[in-house]
Amino acid sequence: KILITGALGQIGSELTSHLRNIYGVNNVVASSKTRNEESRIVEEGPFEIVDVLKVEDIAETVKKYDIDSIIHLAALLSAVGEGNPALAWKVNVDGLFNVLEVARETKCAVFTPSSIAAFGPSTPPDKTPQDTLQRPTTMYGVTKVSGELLCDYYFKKFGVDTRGVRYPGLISYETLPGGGTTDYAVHIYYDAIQKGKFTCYLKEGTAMDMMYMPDALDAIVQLMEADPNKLVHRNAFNITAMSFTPEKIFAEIKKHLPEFSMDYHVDPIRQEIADSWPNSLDDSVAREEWGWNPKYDLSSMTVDMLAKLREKLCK
Ligand code: VAH
Repeated sequence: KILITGALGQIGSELTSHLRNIYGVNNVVASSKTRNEESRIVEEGPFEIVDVLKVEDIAETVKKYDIDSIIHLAALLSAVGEGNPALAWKVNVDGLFNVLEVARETKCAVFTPSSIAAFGPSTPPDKTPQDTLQRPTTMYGVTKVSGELLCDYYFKKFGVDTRGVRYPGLISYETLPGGGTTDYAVHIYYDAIQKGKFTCYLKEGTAMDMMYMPDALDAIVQLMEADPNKLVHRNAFNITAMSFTPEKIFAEIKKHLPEFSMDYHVDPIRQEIADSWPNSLDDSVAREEWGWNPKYDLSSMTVDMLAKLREKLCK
């Protein structure tokens, strides 16, 4: 049975439904710090209040449902983390530590994502290698590198089956991201449909890795089901599906909405964060060790995003 923390967030809300479709509703327990009554995640299947800062919440839920895999998604993202670095450290690192401690005692497997944010300005920025220098300059990045090292340690020292990927920016139409730096790539689609114009908070030429949510969800299932004997790496696999700049995604959307316009109003905080991250990742190790192979590129993602958002926003 699977426990998902942070199940009402951008990844969690879609992952919960995805896993319930694959493994059965009652085999996937969603959890979040607070209950959101009208969320279909809460209505459709098992849901528990779990604050990852309370290790007893995690332990009781794992025991109550006889959990054998924890997908740990509860975290603060980069921009919101820069606004409250102390809380970002507590939730992202102490929260993960609590999950790993429960996993050690109950023999649960653990999946938790890292991010391109685990790299910094001194990391080779183009086709960033799987194993390279990691000196991130954001608290979010510090918590992500710490998390990678903590998960490797729990695997080596205690045999906890920890696995994870370094996600790029994730684009989806179900649930908005909560305070990241790549969020512009989600909001641009919403504004294209609702306003016909978009103001971008990153400057022209800011290239970052991105991925459509369906590929992000497949990555979790593929990695968690991978043959452990084939895994040379464990946590923090580089994975990506595309890399683009604001002007490139704008041009792709404009192909479908010729009236669409964009201007720039740069947010220095998120610009500095974005500038410290790679332009593109090398994800060949994930392809070799567990068959990573994304389906969506910028063109096919844009077709699907616009169609799904029209349905969602214009009904
Ligand atoms: C953020 N979407 O912007 C997250 C992610 C790679 C970016 O970690 O903080």
